[in-house]
Order: sequence, then structure tokens, then C-alpha cells
Amino acid sequence: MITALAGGVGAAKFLLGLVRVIPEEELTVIVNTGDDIELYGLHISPDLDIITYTLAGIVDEEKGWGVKGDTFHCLEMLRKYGYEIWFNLGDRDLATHIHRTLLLKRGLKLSQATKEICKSLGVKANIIPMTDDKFETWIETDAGLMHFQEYLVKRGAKDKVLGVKYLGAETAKPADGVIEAILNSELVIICPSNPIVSIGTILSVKGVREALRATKAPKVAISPIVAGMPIKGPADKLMKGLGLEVSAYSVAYLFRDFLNIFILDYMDRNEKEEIENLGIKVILANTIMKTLEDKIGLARLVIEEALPRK
Ligand code: FO1
Repeated sequence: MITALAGGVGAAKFLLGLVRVIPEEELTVIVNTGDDIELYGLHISPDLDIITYTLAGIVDEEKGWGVKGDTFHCLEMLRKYGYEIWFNLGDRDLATHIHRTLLLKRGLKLSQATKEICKSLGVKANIIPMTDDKFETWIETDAGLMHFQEYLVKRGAKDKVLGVKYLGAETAKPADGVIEAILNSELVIICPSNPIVSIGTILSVKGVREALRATKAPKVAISPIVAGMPIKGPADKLMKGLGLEVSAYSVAYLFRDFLNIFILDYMDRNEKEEIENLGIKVILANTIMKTLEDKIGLARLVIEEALPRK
């Protein structure tokens, strides 16, 4: 079994390549739920949906989220009723949120509801939310404290970041299977996701970091930062807000207590030695995944470096 820690769009791209290199059934994905938000009474899990839709082959590839070819009639009607509609929920996408919310209301845990959704969409990978408990990432800004989606989507990441709060981290327990997957895998991959609000949230769940240190599996991270910029999303603003330098080195530094191998983009080759000095092996590669071939190539490289006999 191979386990991946994942956020949204960047992780999904990589995983699409990975399931062409290893059988999908052998993959467990532990997904960030700090981005989850309740809107119109519905439980929205953006990163779980991005990963699920991508592996199901129904994601809107241009945006990286939502369902391909979706329409927005329901949202338009909600606007007529006077609701704010800053989060673009398509009609088909809304069906997922309705289904998930009904399953949760029936008493299922988020991890069980996720399994149901995956089964219905034909996803064979074992997708697990990092926790079944309430957990939300909130951003402290010069305009006040707000939910991550409000910071990112509603306000376009325009506010100055002063800090990040993981609400629920003190009490959230890892969902069933999270710790076991890390401990019993032959390889753990940290996907190229935001180190603060995607991987950072997963690492903040009790026992996850300890399990990563304890597992015998090699741990490989793919850099989400290339030439001092995130491939996608606000990682630069969040890292700066926390007083971190925006670099691949900074990401490797955040994972230094458990990481064995770091996949660094060719463009950042000048950071190789500095990262190696943290005791981490560095492999240079093209980490920008534009085509399916790029995704498969990167996944194959990770497997060959970490599991040379496979
Ligand atoms: N991202 C946006 O930038 N704008 C949106 O309106 C938006 C809607 C949306 C709906 C469903 C979904 O699953 C994801 C959605 N995302 C949207 C993406 C999401 O906010 C972030 O990309 C992730 O939370 C970060 O990983």
C-alpha cells in the first residue's frame, strides 16, 4: 500500500499520474478537511471532492475543482432569494454536498460518507478525510479573522495575512485508518500541496506527525514551490504571513523531522545543497505538471527513487 497526504488541485494532478503507475486499489489518500465549510446548510469538503472528482474522471480540468460541464442554475435561484453566492457550487456538485450532508445527518462519519461517494463514482483508491471531527482553518488578516474560503474565494486572498489558526486541532482525532495507513504503508508521499493550509493541517491532527516519524516507510515530498512561487494558490502569502521565506527549502525545513526524500524542481537546483544539509536526499525533476505525461513521469520518478525494486 502507498499512502499520500493531499490538499486539493496540486495533489489531484499528481495522483492522476500515480494511479497510472500503481494500481488504484493500492493507494490510500489522507485528505485535508481544514477547507471544509458549511453553506446553505450543506457540508462542503472542497479537497475531498477535488481528489474524488479527479480520480473519477469528472473534474473540471480547467479550474481543477467542480464537475466538468456543470451548470449553475441552483446558485442563480439562490441569488434571487437574496443569498450571497460567492462560492461557485455547480448543480451537479451540489448533489454531492446534499448527499454528503444527508449521510452525515443519518449518523455516518465523514469518512464513511466519503467511502459511499467514492463507491458511487467508481473511485477505487481509499480516500480518507484527515479527521471526522470538526476542523476549520481560519486566517488572521489585517481585515479580521475569517474562514480560509472567505479569505481565498470571497475576498480573493487580498488581505494581509497575520497568522493561521487551525480551529479544532486540539481535539480532532485522526479518522479511522489514518494512522494505520501511515504506519503500514511501504511508501508515504507528501503531495505538492500548500504546506500551511493543506499539509500543515493534516500534520496538526493528533498523532499524524508522530506516525510519520515512526513508520518504516520512506517519506517523499514533492515541492509545491517553484522559483519562489506556489504553482497555484496562496501559499506564498500564507508563508510570508507566518514569517517564512517562500522557497522550496522552507517547505523541506517544515518537514525535516520525518522527510527522507525531497523532489526539487530543476529551477531551484541552487537550493539542493541547503536541503541536503537538513539530512534529506534531494532529487531534481520537472515538477510542473502540464500534461498527463508530466504527471505520470513525476509519479514514476517518485516510485523509482523510493521503491527501487517496484
Ligand atoms: N475555488 C475558487 O477559487 N472559487 C470558487 O468559487 C470555488 C468553488 C468551489 C466549489 C467546490 C469545490 O469543491 C471547490 C471550489 N473551489 C473554488 C476550490 C477551493 O476553494 C480551493 O481550491 C480549495 O479549497 C483549496 O484546496
